[in-house]
Amino acid sequence: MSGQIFALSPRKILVDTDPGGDDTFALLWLQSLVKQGFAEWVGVTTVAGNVSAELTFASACKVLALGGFESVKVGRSVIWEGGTIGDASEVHGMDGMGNLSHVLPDSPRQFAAASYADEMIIDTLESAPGEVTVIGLGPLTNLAAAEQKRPGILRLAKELVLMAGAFEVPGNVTSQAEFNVAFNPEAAAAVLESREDIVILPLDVTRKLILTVEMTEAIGQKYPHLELAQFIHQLGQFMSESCLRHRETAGINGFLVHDAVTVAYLFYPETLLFRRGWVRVENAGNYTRGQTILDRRHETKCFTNAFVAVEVEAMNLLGILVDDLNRLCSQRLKEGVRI
Ligand SMILES: [Ca+2]
Repeated sequence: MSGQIFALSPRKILVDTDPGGDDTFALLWLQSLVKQGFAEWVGVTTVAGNVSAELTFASACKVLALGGFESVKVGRSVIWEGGTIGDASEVHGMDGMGNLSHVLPDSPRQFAAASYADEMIIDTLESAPGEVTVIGLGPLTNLAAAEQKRPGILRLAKELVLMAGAFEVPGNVTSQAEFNVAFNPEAAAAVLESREDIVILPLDVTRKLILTVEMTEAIGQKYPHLELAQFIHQLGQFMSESCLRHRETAGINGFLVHDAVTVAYLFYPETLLFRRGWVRVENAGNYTRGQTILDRRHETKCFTNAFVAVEVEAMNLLGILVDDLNRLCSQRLKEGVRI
């Protein structure tokens, strides 16, 4: 009997992202899965977060070009100036990509000419209702703006998968709050009200995902004449030094690939376990603004809005990520790309 029970069509993906070192690894992992036939890009929308709107747009364009995806549509962040916390350039570099953007070719795409993300999200989901999986890797500003402009639009996504929040572990911006939620708590709250089945990958699991310098260095050594592989190696080094400086990896020389866990959920779901519940965002507290809260009391609940990841098989997930990055590099060599 064949192991192939039925043929699956590639999963259509729209990514909302604020690259970001860990965003970059999520985008590269997806590129590998697209080339393997498991995923299909329908677009990338960028959002101000780790760095400015202009820089997240530029970084996304460059990362897509690394894998040969220059034709994927890229949207720019909606304009929003309500933030009270700063960006994360001290972690991800001034350009959001380990101060390495100068080593990559400039993209011909123009920020000023790009579509706004909320319009792109609305158009994408309306044109293919129930077909497109939306992955949120940054603050939820764009997704909330789309929902506000066109109430109910996020329900048209096949799935909504977010790297967001911290429940049983400390935050990474304040003692309680995770960056993507803390950056724009009102947007996070609005998005969490949009559906009953939002998939949330919080710091509780992403803190266990330390991609080590040895892992990224090995990719660089395996493909010494491939720009993509050298970039992976150099970005891994930068991010690892940054994570060590911020004491995020228990002294291990590696970095936390937070955003990449969304890709694992979609394509390697056996690596994760989830708890069903109702997640809300604290947006009033003096010391807890941006905290995510899951009610774990045993009282009857008629409403829940999320599946929250609580456990991850970290070494399995990291091993698969490295394998898929190697496959992407190998494929780029077959496509004739060299430095
Ligand atoms: Ca991110």
